[in-house]
Amino acid sequence: MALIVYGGTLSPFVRKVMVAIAEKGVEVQNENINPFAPPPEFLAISPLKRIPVLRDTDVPEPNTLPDSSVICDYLEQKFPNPPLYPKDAFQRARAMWFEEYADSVVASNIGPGLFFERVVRKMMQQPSNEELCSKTLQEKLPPIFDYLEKELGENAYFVGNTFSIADISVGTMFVNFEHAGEKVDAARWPKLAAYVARIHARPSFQAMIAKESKFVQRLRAA
Ligand SMILES: N[C@@H](CCC(=O)N[C@@H](CS)C(=O)NCC(=O)O)C(=O)O
Repeated sequence: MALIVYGGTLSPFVRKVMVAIAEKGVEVQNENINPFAPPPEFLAISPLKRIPVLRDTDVPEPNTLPDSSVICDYLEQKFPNPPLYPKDAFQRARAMWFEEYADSVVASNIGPGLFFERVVRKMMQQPSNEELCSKTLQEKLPPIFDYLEKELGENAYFVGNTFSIADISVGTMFVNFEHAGEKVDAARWPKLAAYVARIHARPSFQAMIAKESKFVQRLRAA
């Protein structure tokens, strides 16, 4: 097995990498790692103690790379087809902007303010802070959703009307939003709601969502 991805796919960043690999049609092995209680050998390959890390066993050691954006860029160089980054220099940079926006602003609101409270706390058998969730839903996320709705316009995808790393990066964050029991309000953000459904319907996303949803549903029912 040439590619190993360390980290569970409930992490939006691990899922981002797994979706990119699925889109490329490449085989991969996924190994679960709890970043909050990592085994010592994981610390040696993840200086920031974060998931994901990729190992490419085709490459002589050191053969690991941390960080989803670094990993996706590497995958693009190693497996250029189908491309996940636009060829045009400006469009490529714009796709990377949406990747950055998703990885920073979207992640830092949906993650700690919603997914952590509703899913991770449940895993830790702790109650969720619904006051924080309401603040996230009512104050933090609306301006982000307004921006995404405006940037989408009439397009099916964020950049160049072609599926790209921008869509993987935004799409993965909305999987965590839905795992937290939420849906984009189609009355307020019709383009974004339709977009999320369209991106999540791709086989690359469906494979992850189907597997994770079973776990999340069992967790909620417990
Ligand atoms: N910029 C990193 C972010 C990765 C990240 O924050 N991963 C989280 C899980 S979703 C993590 O490992 N957190 C553990 C920690 O921060 O200690 C990437 O794109 O891979």
